[in-house]
Amino acid sequence: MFKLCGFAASNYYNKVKLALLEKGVPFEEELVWLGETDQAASPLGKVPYALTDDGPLSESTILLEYIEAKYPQHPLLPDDAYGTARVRELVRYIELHLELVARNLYPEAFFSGKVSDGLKDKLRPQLEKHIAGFGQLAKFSPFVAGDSFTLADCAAAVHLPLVSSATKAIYGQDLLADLPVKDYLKRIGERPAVQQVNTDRKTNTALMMARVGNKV
Ligand SMILES: N[C@@H](CCC(=O)N[C@@H](CS)C(=O)NCC(=O)O)C(=O)O
Repeated sequence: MFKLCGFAASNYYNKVKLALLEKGVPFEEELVWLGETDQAASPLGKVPYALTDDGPLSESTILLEYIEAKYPQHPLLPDDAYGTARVRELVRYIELHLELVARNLYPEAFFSGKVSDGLKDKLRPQLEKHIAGFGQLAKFSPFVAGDSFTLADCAAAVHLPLVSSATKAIYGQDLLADLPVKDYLKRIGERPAVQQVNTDRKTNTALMMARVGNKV
């Protein structure tokens, strides 16, 4: 049995959960907060991680790749090398060039922290450049990589909303607004798996905020 460990307020966790749901892979969830992670399974103390019949595994994209290889049903990668590489390219852009850069804004955008004006000014042109690059690759026709739902959609569905809301909160402008992201998110938000992930995310976010005594 595949056990996904972490908490549903985490977009990295939700990316993996979405793939499991879309593929119809049976899995269990174990609620693990930061600070409570299994050191052997997640040496850096990050979530998500998984406990599988083969052993423990960390890093969300590696989990996606493992799930795809282990459970071939409802494939989330094309069946040709180039198509697969293009999907992985999109996943990389979303995680590395969008999420990881925008993430520096989250302390002020979503929590009660502060991000220096210097850092905000430094990140904005980076984000603009990376978003334009992503926009060049993404198809949104109707899915991120083209005509079928892939791992790139698992990444986009969870990472893009945060990039939008963080940039809106910090710069007063959603830096993804020039791309058809809003319509895309609305469209894939109609999928049952995405709805379940979003419902569980809201419930868990309320729980998390109550735990840390913070407000969303
Ligand atoms: N590269 C990791 C990132 C996961 C990650 O940063 N998760 C956050 C929760 S959303 C976390 O564990 N943060 C705690 C930390 O980085 O120490 C992945 O893709 O799984």
